[in-house]
Amino acid sequence: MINDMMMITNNSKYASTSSTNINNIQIIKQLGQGGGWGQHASIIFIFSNKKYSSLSSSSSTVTAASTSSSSSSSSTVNKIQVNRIPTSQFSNNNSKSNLTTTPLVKVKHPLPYFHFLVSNRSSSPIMAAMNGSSSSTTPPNSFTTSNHLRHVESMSTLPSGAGPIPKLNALILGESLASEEDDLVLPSHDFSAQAHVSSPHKYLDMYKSSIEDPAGFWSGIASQFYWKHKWAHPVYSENLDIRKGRINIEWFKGGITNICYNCLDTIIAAGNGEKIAIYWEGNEPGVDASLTYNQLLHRVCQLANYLKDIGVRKGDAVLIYLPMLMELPIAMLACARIGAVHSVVFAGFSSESLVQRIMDCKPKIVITCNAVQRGSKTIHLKDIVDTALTHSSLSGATVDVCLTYENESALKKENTKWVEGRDTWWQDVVPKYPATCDVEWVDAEDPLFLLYTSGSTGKPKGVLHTTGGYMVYTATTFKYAFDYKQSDIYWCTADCGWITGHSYVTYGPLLNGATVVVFEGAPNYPDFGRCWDIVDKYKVSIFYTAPTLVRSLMREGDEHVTRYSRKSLRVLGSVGEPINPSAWRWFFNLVGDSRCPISDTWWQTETGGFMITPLPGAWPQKPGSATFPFFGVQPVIVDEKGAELEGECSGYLCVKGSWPGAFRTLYGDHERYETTYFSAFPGYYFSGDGCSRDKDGYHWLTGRVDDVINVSGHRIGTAEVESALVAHPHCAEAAVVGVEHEVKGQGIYAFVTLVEGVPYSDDLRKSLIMTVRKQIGAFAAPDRIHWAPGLPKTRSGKIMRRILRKIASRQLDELGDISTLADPAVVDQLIALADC
Ligand code: 6R9
Repeated sequence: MINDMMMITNNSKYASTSSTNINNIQIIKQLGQGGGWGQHASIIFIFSNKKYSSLSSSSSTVTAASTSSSSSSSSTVNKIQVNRIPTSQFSNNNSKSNLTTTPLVKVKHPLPYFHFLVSNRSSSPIMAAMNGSSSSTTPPNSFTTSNHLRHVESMSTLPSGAGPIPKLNALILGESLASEEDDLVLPSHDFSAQAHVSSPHKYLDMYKSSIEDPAGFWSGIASQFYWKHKWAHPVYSENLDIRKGRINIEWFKGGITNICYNCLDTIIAAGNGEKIAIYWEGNEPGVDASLTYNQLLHRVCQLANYLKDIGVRKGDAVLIYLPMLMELPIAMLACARIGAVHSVVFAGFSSESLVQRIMDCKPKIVITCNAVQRGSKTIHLKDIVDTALTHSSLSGATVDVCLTYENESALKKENTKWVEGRDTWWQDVVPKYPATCDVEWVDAEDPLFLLYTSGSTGKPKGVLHTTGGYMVYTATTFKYAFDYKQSDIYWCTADCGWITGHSYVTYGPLLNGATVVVFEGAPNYPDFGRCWDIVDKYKVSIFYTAPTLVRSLMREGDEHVTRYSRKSLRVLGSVGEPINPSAWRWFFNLVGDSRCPISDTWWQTETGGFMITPLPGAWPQKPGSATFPFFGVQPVIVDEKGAELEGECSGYLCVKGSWPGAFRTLYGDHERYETTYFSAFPGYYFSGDGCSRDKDGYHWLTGRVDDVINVSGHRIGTAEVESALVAHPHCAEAAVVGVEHEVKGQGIYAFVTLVEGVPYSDDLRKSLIMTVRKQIGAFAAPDRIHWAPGLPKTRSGKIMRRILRKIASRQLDELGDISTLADPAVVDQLIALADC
């Protein structure tokens, strides 16, 4: 428990509380427009102590701060309001927070211009002076600013430019967030003291070296992994500029390694063979299992031997269509062990989607299970695979083997449909194979996996990741963004069918020797407390999830959370879409008892790992901001002409230069790779996301700027849904847009033009929705069908989605200029049909 006292300084005049045993100091610096440590500066100190009752009489000589901070004696003090607010006023009533009886001091700041600096407590000149030693740390404003560093340096060196921040609530981990206004959450002393990166300065040191010497920085980290042969020189080579020729990214080329070996064998060799690698929690509470690293290796080797035996070789594709059973990471690792390329398809995709993916990557084998229980529903996965294999075979891609795991609790063997000669029960064959399997040593640039993701066309893109860079990058991002320690129990709620499950259920954590919880069930089964039940059961300390889940649990009331302890939690994480500040606060205040920092990680299937993310011991956090770039990542925000924007701005988020975890191509379509990602803004990787940067350098992701919708963190191309809809015999044309959705983030809103003469009906609506479920999967079902006798098109026939978005969100007074439409009358027709 942390209590806080605050001291406001007028440079040389320090009002000190009399008996302060300072064990934690946060320095927030306010500046006038001029910036720097000079004019108009005043400083706020927040001292955190264990307990008021434990305060000793060792008064701190805070005057030391005045010399270290070199504050100008002519500084003027701006009006600072100090309110002593009882914690109960801003803590959630249902919260188990142990702060409720403790008065806190809150800082509200009415200055029109505000910048801040949070000093590294242990290494700040102030702390050094207070400890009677001179600091060896470079003062924050002595960093030299070079072009690519200025936006992260702005945080620590105080940014230029200014804008109004009406109010700021600065608080330290351990306090509840109060309002919907500007909040700044500072890591507590205890948290920072134990963190891998304990201060902005330490981050900056590491960040600078990662940008100035990427080869040196990453090869230093890569050396900690097992390489059969070290990589050649150069450490990396890249061309991200389409004007200079083929786009190309390579890291550690010539290095020979194996990611499965690094996930399992090296962990075991280090003496951790008996550590739990996976805790598996089934759909039904009480149905569970676990595997130590030794046992996991054993299982992986048996499957790897089976795969080799049926003829799977290095470079062959293996399609995996499994729910969150332990067999899913086992299958991924077995492929990696023998150099096969896995392509995991989320087990919520329909048979049509599966066909599309089979046709594209032509796997030697499909690995699935007979069925899965989701909540109280049984889903017959094998039936879906059967249909897909029949169709793909008719289209010329025959898969010879379908290895099927009997998921007994969902469906018995005898009730499973079977194709003799093609289908094999996993349990009948795999356990018979030896429990050791030699590793296939592969080049760092050999492919590791394919993962299909949605783009702006109907055809999904096969994102291809290679081995070495991905390995180094996922392991490193996992370690730093979650401040991972060997004693942590880690749970990521993502499914391995998405990139998050690849990088942060399987590879990143296992490469660190972590204990991972794998959950097969649904977060609302048997009730909305299931997540916290699991957290308590396994003593989960790092919990990583998606805003959509946070919002859906938030709606069900606090009681589902507060009846569990959650004391083991230490770090929370968010991914998949921007987390709205109110969901952030609920997650922080209630789930994490205001004790746990939230790593809001921005990244993509394409990036392989985190790109912009808090480092929880280093950065003060702003609810809803993904904060600053990870090591080696140079985000830039560009305008529509591709010009880099400076300082506070909004625009298109691009990345300059490569990073080890970057995808290398789109499978079988390098041209699409180049045009989709590297042509819009030559010289950069274009993410497809919009982003703002505030004057403190914090990044705020604002969502997709292309024709991709983000539903519950799942990327869905509008074109995919449109082509599914037009597959319906009564649909002549369809146009799909995203609309705000309370729980899912975005919902799917479809404008449908029917074939001439077909009447509107609710049954037809249902049947159109069914078509999409069947074509893509249930998660892509439109939330709304809007009948459209015509669509707003330009004279050249291009649908003006801008207008559709406004109609869908009922912003009818913001339709803008409609005079360029071929037939402006359609707009009135659409408005008239809005609520039909
Ligand atoms: C990891 C993952 C990528 C898209 C991405 C962006 C959105 C992901 C986010 C976020 C804001 C975050 N996104 N994380 N937006 N804040 N922390 O989700 O990969 O399925 O490829 O989706 O998701 O729009 O472009 P993927």
